[in-house]
Parts: sequence; structure tokens; C-alpha cells
Amino acid sequence: MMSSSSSPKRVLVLGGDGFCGWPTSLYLSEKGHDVIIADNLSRRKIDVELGCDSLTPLASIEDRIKVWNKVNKSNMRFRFLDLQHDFAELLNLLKEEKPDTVVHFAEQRAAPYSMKDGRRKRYTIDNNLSGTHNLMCAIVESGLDTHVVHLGTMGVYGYGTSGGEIPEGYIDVTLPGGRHSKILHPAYPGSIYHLTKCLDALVFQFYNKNDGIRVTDLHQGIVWGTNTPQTIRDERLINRFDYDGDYGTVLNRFLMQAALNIPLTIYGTGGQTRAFIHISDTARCIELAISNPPKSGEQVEIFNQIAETLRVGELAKLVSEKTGCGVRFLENPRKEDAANELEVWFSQSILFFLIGHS
Ligand code: NAD
Ligand code: USQ
Repeated sequence: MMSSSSSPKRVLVLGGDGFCGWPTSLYLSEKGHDVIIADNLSRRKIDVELGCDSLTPLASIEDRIKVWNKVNKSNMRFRFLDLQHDFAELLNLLKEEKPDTVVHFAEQRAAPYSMKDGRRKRYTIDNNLSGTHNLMCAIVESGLDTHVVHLGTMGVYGYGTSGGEIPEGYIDVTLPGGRHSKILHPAYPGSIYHLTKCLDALVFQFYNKNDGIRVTDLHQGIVWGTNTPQTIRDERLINRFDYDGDYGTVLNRFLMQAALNIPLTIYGTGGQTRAFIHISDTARCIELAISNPPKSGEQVEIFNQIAETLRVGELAKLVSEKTGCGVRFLENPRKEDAANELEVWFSQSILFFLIGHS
């Protein structure tokens, strides 16, 4: 059974300025872990590129850290680092700080952005795959026994392709000749972004087997919400809230549309079933993973982490009933099944944890 242990760790959070990374960093810091954030601020630059912005005003990363260290009396640090290009700096940072754990959030994470055009497809592949590989390679070069916690996605399994409940990462198969084996669940990415997450899984498997690197890969659903008990401690700590067509995820978009009394934008039939988890639970699940690393020699641990599954149409109905806002059906701009089932198996320990803390 997983538990939230009290032993503080030194944690390097890659991508710690982002939507999941910032509140997670604060949560870990409040729990007593020693947190270092590394980020190349590319997400803030993409806002400029797309001509959109977080609905919530974002303080600079320097101000965010300064304010947090004051309100929490901690010593959080920030390092500007591009995981894709700055291999030597990454290696030096690992050698200097000797983190017990690296939490890896530093990827281009919007599926629609990754499908826009050739430039964005190539950027997503180059950034995400080089970044993940650089991290694993640098840990080996450093000689450290650092545990990697990666925020993966339910989308690696595809939607409705398992023919039943989706297991956690692996499936038991019978090979020709009757031999039994346990292999990674087949990958069915629906976008270039999701493809990078599938390829990450192979990189983790390789470095785990070849070099003994301990890895926990958390397959979470769509993360929704904005603030957490930590980000509301000062207005300069507020988390980002994306609502544009690329980075705005469905529930956050519906909530923003309802607030403005704009009809909720259901793509296609609304029959798509997706998994959801609140941002506070994301942070708690990461802490659980940090506190319960796999033992040396164990294979990559994969957990499915969701709070519930809902069809997009059901989600719109829920928001509409609570707010009186209308809905409109738009031609689906994405290539995806019009409708799918989604049954997910997830660890009872996570379920217990989520229910116990809600
Ligand atoms: P985000 O874009 O808000 O944050 C990602 C952060 O990583 C940004 O601050 C960005 O500047 C940084 N980054 C990107 N490339 C980098 C690089 N090469 N070097 C250094 N920093 C880099 O995204 P998010 O929503 O916080 O997602 C974080 C992770 O969680 C992603 O890997 C994503 O796939 C995963 N995830 C997100 C969700 C969700 O609904 N948001 C759900 C499941 C999994
Ligand atoms: N959708 C609408 N209307 C909208 C926006 C989206 O109907 O206004 C639909 C989409 O067509 C899709 C579903 O809602 O069927 C979910 O889309 P999304 O943008 O909320 O989420 P998705 O593209 O799946 O990606 C998000 C994060 C990604 C993470 C993933 C988890 O951006 O980083 O990996 O959720 S998962 O869905 O489990 O793969």
C-alpha cells in the first residue's frame, strides 16, 4: 500500500513553471521537500506565439519563487534550463544538487498544438523525446541513483482500444508457442503529442533495464482546476488557467465559457469518454510516487491515476445544468472516434488516497 511518507527528499522539478508543475512544486515544498525548479519558460513563449494568455495573471518565475519562499519560509530555487538542448547544464545541476527524485513535466503537452503543422509536429517530437532522453542519459552519466517520476497520460492506451478495462501499463500475453510474457500495453497514440508519450515509455523501459534507473510513470487523465491550497496563499502564486483552443482542456474551457455565458463548445457528437483528475490530486499523487519509489532492480512502475470518467456531452450537461449555460455542437476539429467507452483499472491505494483526502 502506498503511503505519504514523511521523509523529506531533494526534488528537481523539470517544467516546474507550468500548469501541473507549479502547484506540485508548492505542494512538495509545503510538505517539507527541498525543491529546485528547472524550466526554459517555453510555455510562456508559446502564449506569445499563439497570441493568447492565461486567464489568471502570472507573476514572473523569479517573483513566484521569492513570494513562496517568504510565505512558506523555504529555500526553493530556480534554474533556467532547456532540457532539449542544455545537456551539460543538466548534468552539472544533477551533480551539484544530487536530487533524490526528478519529477519530469517538461514537455510540449497540447495535442492540438502538436498537430497544427509540420513545424509544431517536429518541435513536439524534438523537444519531448530529446528532453526525456537527455534526462535519462544525464542520470546515468551522473552516477546518481535518482528516481524519475514522469507525468504520462491515459492517451497512450488509445480510447476504447483495450476491449475492456485498461490495465496499469502492462498486459500479460501468450506468445506464439504458448510462452507467457508481460509487455507494455500496446500504444495507440491519437496525436503527435501522445506519440511522444508512447515513445517516452520505451526510453524509460530501456534505461530501467540497461542501467537500473528507477522510474515511476503516472498515467493521468485530463487535469482540471486552477488553484490549490498552496497557490491561494498569495495572489502572486496563482496558477495558470488556459482556455484557448490548443492548451485549454475541455472542462476548464467549459467552466470559462459558462462564466461568460457563451454556449459550451462540444466537438463532434460529445460521445468521447475521457478521464479527469483535479490539479490538487495531481500534486498529491506525485508526492505519493516520490515517497514510494520502486526498489532497485524493479521494472518501471506505471499507475493509472484518474478520479472519474465522463463523456464530453455528459460533462457539458453537468456544467450547463449548474450554470444555465447553453451548448453548441461544432464539427470536430480533431481526428478522433466520435464515441468510445473508457474503463480504467487503477490501484486501490490511489483510490483510497483520493477519496480520503477530497
Ligand atoms: P505546461 O505546458 O503548462 O507545462 C510544461 C512546462 O514545461 C512549461 O513550464 C514549459 O515551459 C516547460 N518545458 C517544456 N519544454 C521544456 C524544455 N525543453 N526544457 C525545460 N522546460 C520545458 O503543461 P502541464 O499541463 O503542466 O503538463 C505537464 C506534464 O504533465 C506534461 O508532460 C503533460 O504531458 C503531463 N500531463 C498533463 C495533463 C493536463 O491535463 N494538463 C494531463 C496528463 C499529463
Ligand atoms: N473537446 C471538446 N470541446 C472543447 C475542447 C475539447 O469537445 O472545447 C473534446 C476533444 O475533442 C476531446 C476531449 O474534449 O475529445 C478532450 O480534449 P482536451 O483538450 O480536454 O484533452 P486532450 O487533448 O486529451 O489533452 C489533455 C492535455 C494532455 C493530457 C491529456 C490527458 O492537454 O496534456 O495528456 O489531456 S488524456 O486525455 O488522458 O490523454
